Amino acid sequence: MSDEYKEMDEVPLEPGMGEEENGGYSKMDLPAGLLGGTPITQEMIFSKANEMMDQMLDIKELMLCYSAAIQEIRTKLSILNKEYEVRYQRNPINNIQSRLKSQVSIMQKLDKKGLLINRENIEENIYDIAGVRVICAYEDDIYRMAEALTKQADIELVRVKDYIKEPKPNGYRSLHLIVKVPVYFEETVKKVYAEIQIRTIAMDFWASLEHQLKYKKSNIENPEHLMQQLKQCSDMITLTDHYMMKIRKEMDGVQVEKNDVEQLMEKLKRFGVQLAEE
Ligand code: 0O2
Repeated sequence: MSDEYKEMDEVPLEPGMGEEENGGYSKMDLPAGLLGGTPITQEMIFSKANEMMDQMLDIKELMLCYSAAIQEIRTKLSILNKEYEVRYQRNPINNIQSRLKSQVSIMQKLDKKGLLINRENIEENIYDIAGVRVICAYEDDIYRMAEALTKQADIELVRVKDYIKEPKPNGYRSLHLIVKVPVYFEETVKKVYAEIQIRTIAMDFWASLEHQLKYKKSNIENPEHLMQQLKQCSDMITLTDHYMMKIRKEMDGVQVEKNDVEQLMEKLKRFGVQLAEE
């Protein structure tokens, strides 16, 4: 099951709702009487309905934490990107996407880990309910942004998986960070897990095609052939990413002589003033 990443500021609280008739609650929650021969009283139905509503409200509240965590991370990254723009006249981040894991995916993941579906297990064992994907221009920007973000005092770095230094055998490359972010409410502060995937435009292009192949694989006659081609593409993309970075670094090192007027014009531009000839 895959949840789609989107380039939006608002994160819907219930991405999985509507996908399943019972809002993500499994049959295990039904009282034995509904399945066995014991007669079901109205009291039992109301009591169970109340219990289920409590659980659903609890999950909705939990989702609010993750949605807030996404917004906080997005804001932090946008500020870093803006800072770069003002200081160096370039944006290390091309775009930011995010998604809240659907309730179906959460349950599937708990099931895969052999864990019961309850709030505690969700909070302690699923690290990617809040997912942020950062698409950078160059490979060195990935590490620069990761460092700038994780050295912030309120961000706790939990785990790093560097699939750039050690790509997956299929050719997948990306830097994955698991962090803990504090979310401030009226009376409490809650620290929640979030997964941040950082990759270049080229790595993202590759990952989206490979992702499609994963879902179509069973209907393709010879998927191994396509997988092999994708692996070759990954190698070519790695080379291209490295060349592009090298060229940019060389260009960064070139000092352009500017007279007083040109220097002033550049500062005005950095200040955000639109110049007439532009
Ligand atoms: P979705 O819908 O994309 O979120 P863990 O969270 O630690 O239990 P895992 O598998 O160890 O699970 O995490 P890992 O290796 O950090 O990868 C998790 C996510 O990275 C995946 O999320 C994908 O988004 C992405 N990813 C990892 N490997 C590949 C790959 O080979 N190809 C592509 N296209 N993406 C990959 P999910 O859970 O699959 O779903």
